[in-house]
Amino acid sequence: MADLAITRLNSQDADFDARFAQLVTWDAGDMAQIEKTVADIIADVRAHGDAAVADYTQRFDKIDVHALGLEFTEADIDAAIAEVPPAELEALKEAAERIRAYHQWQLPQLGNHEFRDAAGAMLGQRVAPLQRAGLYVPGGRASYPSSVLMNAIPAKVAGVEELIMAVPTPNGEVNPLILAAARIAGVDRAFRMGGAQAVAAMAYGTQSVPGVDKIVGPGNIYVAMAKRQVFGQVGIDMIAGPSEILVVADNQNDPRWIAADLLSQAEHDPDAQSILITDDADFADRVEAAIEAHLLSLSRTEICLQSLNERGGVIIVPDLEEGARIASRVAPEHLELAVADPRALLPLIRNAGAIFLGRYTPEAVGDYVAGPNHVLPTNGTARFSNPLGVHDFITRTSLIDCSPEALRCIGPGASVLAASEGLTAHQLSVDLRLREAD
Ligand code: HSO
Ligand code: ZN
Repeated sequence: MADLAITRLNSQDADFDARFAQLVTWDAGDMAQIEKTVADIIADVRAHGDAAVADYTQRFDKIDVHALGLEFTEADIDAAIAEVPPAELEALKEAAERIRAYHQWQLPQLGNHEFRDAAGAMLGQRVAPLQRAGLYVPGGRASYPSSVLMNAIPAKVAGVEELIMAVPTPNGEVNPLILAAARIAGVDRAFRMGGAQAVAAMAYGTQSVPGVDKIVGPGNIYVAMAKRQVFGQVGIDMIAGPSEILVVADNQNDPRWIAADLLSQAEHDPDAQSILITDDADFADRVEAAIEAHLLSLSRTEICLQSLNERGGVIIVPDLEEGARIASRVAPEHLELAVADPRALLPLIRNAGAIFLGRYTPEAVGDYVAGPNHVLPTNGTARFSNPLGVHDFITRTSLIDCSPEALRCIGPGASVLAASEGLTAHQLSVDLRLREAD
């Protein structure tokens, strides 16, 4: 096991700003080659549909979808669920219930909302679910059944008519919990496909895969690039970067608890980022010692070490208020306020994906069972974007309804502005009606 060596900064040091910027900057690297590969795959799927999807699936996942079927049957899903240990199935159902309840609470009133304004015009908006959405589920290390729940449940709560799922099955294998989660969450159809070809199939549709209106869900660099490239044809949720946690902690915490919280993000990915901010350097030493002790017994020691040594950080601050301000500058995906009075710090934090308040709210509870979504803005994007939720599966359509009287009231202004922009057909379309109303 390599030694633990976490970068340590002090917010009072003269070079703090520069070192802080270095700590929190994430660079995804040169994407030129990936961009080209993905563009070729998308073009191929657009041109050849199912045949192209089958070819790539044969090449990358080593499965013959002609023999196995591109789509999972109900019987395939039943068989997978039968393999899942009952306790895990039960836990998935309980998590689903809590996630569903939270997202139901979040759901705005669907339907038409209108008011009559002073001019007599009826104005408003219609709020309606998307017709079809596609959920990408990765294979391999980041294939999480909990993420199936987090992506699928808000879509179904919003009322999406058809939710389809794509999951790669390398060598024909899939984690049965993924299919169980899909069934519990209400996924309507599931396909054995992955990578850029799956994103392209959902974006453009093939003979077997219906084209969707929006694609959500995490994926590797090829999937992320494919989502970028199909954006415009369909909506996408976000392009997620590596996971992050930032813990603001006072010295009254059990260092072993805080150490475990930092490790819980580090174990996701060698590129994940875990940062501790505290007002007590000795407490930080104790947390680091606890990390070393935990590492001996964890399942992903190497990933944790790589993540902590390359991207981890400890920041010593003069007081917790300063800690909260720095946390807000980071705009972390997950922010824990492990302090006596977390609500006192809350007003100092403008930016964060999710905030976990107090000593008894570890991030892991939010990853699985609390109810709010665990798909959160990363890499500072919490400054302008949101956790995944029912709003991602809803469109708003403006409604405008003028009576002759209302048009007489507001039409002349439109006519003047149209003329001023040199758009005489616009002006005419208003003026004709105003004349008729005279
Ligand atoms: N912490 C991850 C979500 C997750 N954790 C799934 C465990 N399973 C999102 O940043
Ligand atoms: Zn997690």
